[in-house]
Formats: sequence, structure tokens, C-alpha cells
Amino acid sequence: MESVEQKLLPNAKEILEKNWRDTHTVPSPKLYPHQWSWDSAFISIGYSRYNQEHAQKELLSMFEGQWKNGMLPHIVFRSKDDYFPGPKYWETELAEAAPKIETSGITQPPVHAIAALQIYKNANDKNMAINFLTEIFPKILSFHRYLFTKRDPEKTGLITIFHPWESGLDNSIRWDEALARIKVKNLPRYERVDIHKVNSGQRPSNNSYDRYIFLVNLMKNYNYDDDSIYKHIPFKIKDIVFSSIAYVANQAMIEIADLIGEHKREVEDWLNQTKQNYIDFFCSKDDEQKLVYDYDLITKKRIKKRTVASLVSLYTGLLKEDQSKIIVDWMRHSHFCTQNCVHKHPVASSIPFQEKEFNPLNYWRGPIWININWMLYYGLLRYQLNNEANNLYNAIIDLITEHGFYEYYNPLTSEGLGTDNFSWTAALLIDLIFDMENRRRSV
Ligand code: 9WN
Repeated sequence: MESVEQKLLPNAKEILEKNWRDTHTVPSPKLYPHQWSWDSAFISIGYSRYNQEHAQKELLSMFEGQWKNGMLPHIVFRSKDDYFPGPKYWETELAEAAPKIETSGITQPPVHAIAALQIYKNANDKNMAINFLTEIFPKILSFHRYLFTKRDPEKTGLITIFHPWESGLDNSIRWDEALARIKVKNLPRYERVDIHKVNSGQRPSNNSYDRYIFLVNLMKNYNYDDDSIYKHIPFKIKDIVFSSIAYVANQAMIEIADLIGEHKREVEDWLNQTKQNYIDFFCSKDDEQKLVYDYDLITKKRIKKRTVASLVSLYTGLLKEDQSKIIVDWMRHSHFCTQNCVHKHPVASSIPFQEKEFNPLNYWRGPIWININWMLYYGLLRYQLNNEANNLYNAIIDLITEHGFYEYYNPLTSEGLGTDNFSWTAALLIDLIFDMENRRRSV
């Protein structure tokens, strides 16, 4: 009899095929018709399981947008299709470092080294994979060098973001206070496109958008010069999810350097910096729950908002075992639906059900996201919490089988939200299915 996985796999591949555009994949043709940075890396992880060529092309094409200072922009504009803010709005030609190709002027979490290593590990053609790693390694290294210098002049090994879009978890409640402090002045009129494509109740508010756009204009005023931005921007936060991913990505860089005989001193230094500071910076000793929180460089305080970002710390393996247990317990009672749930095994919501801001429909303010749960799955495995990881796996399979490949899901009803045919949901499901199959085989 055909397993659920065997039924799901062709559907997932079909979505990636539909969203493939010769060299790259759009996150969703309707809402996001260009190439996004961390999406591209997640998507190539999915391809790496069955189409090495697409996986390599996807990642290499993302780096066509790389700036001369190493920054990898969060969007490479690939078509004339409508998205706001589009290339004309970003005006990246103001920046000395910008490439010829049209891009945005901010970055996103560095999942790329993790993807590159997966491409090698899953490759049928190892020679081709080694050539690919040799080509991409210096590009990723220069991106990391940008992050660990321009976005970490304090040398903490933790990365500073200048804009909520850089976090990838755009309207997370973690950013509310920092955004509320921003006094929006002289903002030129602009027109949102997103709310004409999906239900506006599932998207960030106009108030948030005013601040997103205001910050973009500020960066333009500084010609995207990082040193000036660092001095003056009112949104400056050491982000846990970004820094956690950067740490795992540096671990992947060490493995890649070994495979292709490259130097790794610089990467080792970054890894040591992160190891030394991660807990001290992010973990508040006076907090009973011992959760980890982002650090606001402007108020010099931790942002004590309980969200799934704290859980992502599991992905690094940097937590001591007792702390990891606390975090997993907290995931169970706060992020997993426990009352009137539609599923036996729940998938983690983006903020706890008990929080006053919890909104099951709105973007990063309650809904379930597959990329975050994918990191939690691998985080649980790092701590040998195999049963928990298996439950999460089963829950993700159920969710997608019953509700389809959505951008995000209502954690109370499991209904799909945002845009449909969403690429990273398909790609990461493919990765999980292959990972589970390998784990089952190795028992
Ligand atoms: C802004 C593409 C991107 C993801 C982000 C997600 C959403 C964009 C938007 O879509 O952000 O970058 O227009 O809302 O929050 O994580 O990379 O899928």
C-alpha cells in the first residue's frame, strides 16, 4: 500500500516544478514573484534530495545578487511582476557596493552554508558537488564576513538586524516595542500590493508597514552605508534566530572547508565568539523559565517576549541539557495546541496560545510556519529527543496532507493561510521525508 509520504512527495515536487524559473524558484508566484534569500536556501535543501542540478543552480543564482561588500540581499528581483517595495523603491544604485542586478538593500538569515553542505551530502555526483562547493564557498564566506564584521562590530558572534524583514519573522511581537519607538515623519505616500493578493487580516498592519518603509527610506538616506546605519538607525537588534542560524551555518562552513581543503581559522573564530556570548547575551538569569531573548542594542535590554524564536535556540545545540529540557517543556505547554485540538500531535505555533497578542490568523503573530518547525525537528534530534522529533514529523505530515502546501497555518484549526503553493513548505517537507526514511532505515 502506498504510504502517506509516497502520496505527498509528487505533490511537493510538482509545486517546486511550477515555481521553478530556469535558474531559481519563486516562493509563490502570486505573492512573491522574485527570488528571496532564505527561501532560496530552504528550497535548495529540498531539491538536494532529488535534483542536484536544480539545488546547485538555485543557490548559485541567489549569489548573483551578492553585493561587493559581501552582503547577500533578501530579494533578487527577477521579473516585472508586482511586489512592493520593488527595485525602483529600493534605489540600491545609491550604494557603492550594490551589484548591477536589481536587488533589495537588506539581508536575511544565512541558511546558505547549511544548504550547500546538504547538497554535497545528498549528491549522487560527488565530483560535481565538490566543484559546486569550491565555487560557492568563497561567496558564502564573504557573506559571513560581512555579517560578523559590519553586523557585529562588537565581536560578540551575534548578528544585528536593522529591519524586521531581515529577521524573516517580519511582524513578530518581538519587534513591537522597538517599532513603536520609531516616530514616522515625512513618509512619502506608498501603496501596498500584498493586501490585494491575500486577506489583509493575515498580513502585517499598515502601522507596521509605515515603519518598515520608513526604515527603508532611512537606509537610503545613508546610501546603504553600514557604518552610518549602525550609528543612526533606531532599530538595532541582536536577533536569536538569525544568530542561531549563523552559528549552525558556520559549523557547516567548517565541514565544507575540510571537504575542499580551504582555511577555516576565520570561521573558527566566529564560532568561538558565538559560543562564548550566546547564553550570556540572550539568556536572562532572573527569568524562571530560562528562555532566550533577543537583545535590543538601543535600550540595552533583552526583549522579553515569549515566542518560538526562543525555541529555535535548540537548533544550535548551544544549550546545556537542563536548559534544553526547560525549553522543550515550554514548547509543549505553550506552543502546542492542548485544548480542543484537531490533531493528536501538534506543530509549534509562532507565539504561545496564552499570550495576549496571540492571533491564530496573522502571519508571525500566532500561525504555524514549516521552516521554523523544520529547525525545531533538527534541534530535537540534536538533543536525542527522538520521540519528540518523530511526533513533530508526524504532525507536519498530517497538517500538509489534510490542508495542503500553505505559507502558514492556523494553529487552532490547522487551516492554511497566506499564499498557497508555497515553495519552502514543499521543499522542507521533502527534506523531512527523506531524513525520516534514512533514520528508519538506520535503526
Ligand atoms: C518580506 C518570502 C518572504 C519570506 C519571509 C516572510 C515574507 C516578505 C513579505 O515572505 O516576507 O521579505 O513581503 O512579507 O516573512 O520570511 O522570506 O517568502
